[in-house]
Amino acid sequence: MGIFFRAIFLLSLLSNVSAGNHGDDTHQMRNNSPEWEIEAYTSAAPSFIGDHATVIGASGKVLREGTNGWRCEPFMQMPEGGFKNPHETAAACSDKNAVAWADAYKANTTPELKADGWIWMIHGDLGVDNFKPYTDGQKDAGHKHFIESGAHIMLMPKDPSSLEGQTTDFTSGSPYVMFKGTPYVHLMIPLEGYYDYQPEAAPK
Ligand SMILES: [Cu+2]
Repeated sequence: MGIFFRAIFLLSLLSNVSAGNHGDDTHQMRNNSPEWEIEAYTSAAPSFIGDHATVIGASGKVLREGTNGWRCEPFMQMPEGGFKNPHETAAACSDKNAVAWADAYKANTTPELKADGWIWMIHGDLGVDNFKPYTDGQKDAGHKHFIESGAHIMLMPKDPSSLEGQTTDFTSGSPYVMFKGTPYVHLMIPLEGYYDYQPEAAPK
């Protein structure tokens, strides 16, 4: 191919790419319907939990009342143009004890739990510095202990000191402590696929 034809070929590739993106945008808006939101957030837990959970939408409104005491919602704000996929929402399903943690984290207040709580996050999240709350999605901000999680479940302790002695190393594959020394300290329990978004952090 001559250089001219190569340029034309590249241009047509580029225009195909942008046409493809445009298609995705339209798809994306349809994606963020209440039905899409309910499916995206409730599937952060196994279906036998998610199917019966209360669902809160990105708007903060209740999209569906549940019956089992669990609550599913996004932990990320909806970006301009909407969520592209469930992973971007950092969807979380909290049990009746952990909702106090979720409320406190969203409001930047200190969680007060009646008993240990559980939060499912099968879609993972956009990553945080393991020692710094509110660093969500700051992959390129130079954080030293950044981990973008795949599927996991979290134990939110009523008594933060109960996690003393657990590792903070997220590269071992074992459960590890996140946000140590802050009101939001909790235990991360990696599930299959946990390292899909950050394979270089996986146990060697
Ligand atoms: Cu966590």
